[in-house]
Amino acid sequence: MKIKITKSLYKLESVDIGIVHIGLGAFHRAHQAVYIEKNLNRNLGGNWGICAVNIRSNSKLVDLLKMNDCRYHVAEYTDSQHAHLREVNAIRDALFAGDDKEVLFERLLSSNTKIVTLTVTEKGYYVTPSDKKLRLDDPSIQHDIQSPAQPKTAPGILVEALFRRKKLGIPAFTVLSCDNMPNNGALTRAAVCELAAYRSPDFAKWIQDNVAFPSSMVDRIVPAMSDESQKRLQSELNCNDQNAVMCEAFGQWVVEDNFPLGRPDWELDGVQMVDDVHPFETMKLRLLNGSHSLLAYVGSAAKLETVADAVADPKFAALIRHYMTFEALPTLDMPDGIDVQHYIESLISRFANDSLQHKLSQIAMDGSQKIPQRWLAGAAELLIQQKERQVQQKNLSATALGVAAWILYTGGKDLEGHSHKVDDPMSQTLNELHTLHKKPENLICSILAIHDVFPKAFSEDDTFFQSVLTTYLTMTSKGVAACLQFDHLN
Ligand code: CS2
Repeated sequence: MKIKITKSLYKLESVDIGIVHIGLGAFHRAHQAVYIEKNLNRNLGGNWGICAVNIRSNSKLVDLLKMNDCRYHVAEYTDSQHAHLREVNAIRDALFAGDDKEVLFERLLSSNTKIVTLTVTEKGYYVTPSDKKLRLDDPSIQHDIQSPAQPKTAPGILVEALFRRKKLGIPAFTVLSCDNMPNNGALTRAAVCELAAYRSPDFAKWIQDNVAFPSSMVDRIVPAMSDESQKRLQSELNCNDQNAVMCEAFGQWVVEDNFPLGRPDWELDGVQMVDDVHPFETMKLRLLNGSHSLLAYVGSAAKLETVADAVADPKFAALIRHYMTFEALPTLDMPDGIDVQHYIESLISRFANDSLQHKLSQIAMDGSQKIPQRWLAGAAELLIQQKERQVQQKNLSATALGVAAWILYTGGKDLEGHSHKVDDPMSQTLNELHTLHKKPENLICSILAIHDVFPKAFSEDDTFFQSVLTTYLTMTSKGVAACLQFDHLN
């Protein structure tokens, strides 16, 4: 095993906190914090240290990090023979702000806080996946409307912090979403403004006019840590750090350059600062994340465990090549100079990195929040185009297989009747539909009619419905292998 080791070069006293991050999980530690670590190393300190916060769960991680002065390690695996172990001190403070959020507000009101970054996952924005409107039926959002000074949700916290900053005459911080959603900046702005309007329409207008919400595309495969991966870090890298995270060597961050109060000189640390993130986000969401979700549901139905196990099977590799080439790529409009074919090839080799043990069950979580932007938005565009041009529908067979496998998965049982937990904010609705509709055609029809997930084009398209139904029936009667007839060259 070849191991490269990088240590922090700066003194901790030479770092001030300029960023508050909400959503302290493995992804933040392995992605954004590493870019900040590179920045602090290059500048030998500076004003862009991070205060990382959890608002709902995982107070334990906060305690563990604090016991070690927030120092931890990131193990970046190129493959099973090459790893880079990095010491990270970029997180200079960690907070758990559960019921009492005043310590968090202290940070958010500091004039040193210039940027607030978020990785709260898709469901943490409380918007309906299909139309991105605030989920007013959610009790936490209702709470934040009734008691805005004691918010529970991330949008509610941003509204209250901006309200207090405005009142105190402190310029608004910039809000940078780092979650896997298209137009994540505009989406965050819309959720925050919609919530703020309950306080006062003028205040919502003030946010609209005064707060920057740049979009960003984030990319790095970071499996959830397990006891097994901890043990591997100990034995392979001699790393005895209970806060360590493991990830792939690849990393990408494309950020819209709109930071009125300033920002780290990220372009010198490999961050791509651009005017328009949208094409990059769409490409990554539909190709990488879309393939991930496809492997997650179809692979789980085939009883596979990890992404690498799945792509090692030529039939699964052909499935995602087919999906990317014929069902996702035609929906992309990329600027000149981006070689999408090369990107597709690089994804296949990233997925094959078996040192990561990236579990399909991790990706399968929250499908109702993920598949709209990963598969359905692009597929709906194709369905509409095909209808308008009256051309025969083709090339949605991989998406139809994905949808059939997702529907199977949301029933909470695999093909042999073994149960699994369906971790999804819509699990109750989905479960009710599974209980109510015993006939596959009724079940599929009712699920395709959930407009919070499926754009209208789906419930109006009989060909797509038939394709999902046929695949579902084949899968349940003959098994997954019978559905994997993809030759990506056709
Ligand atoms: C994955 C992502 O869990 C998931 O849904 O598709 O976390 C994926 O690994 C990252 O977006 C890669 O950048």
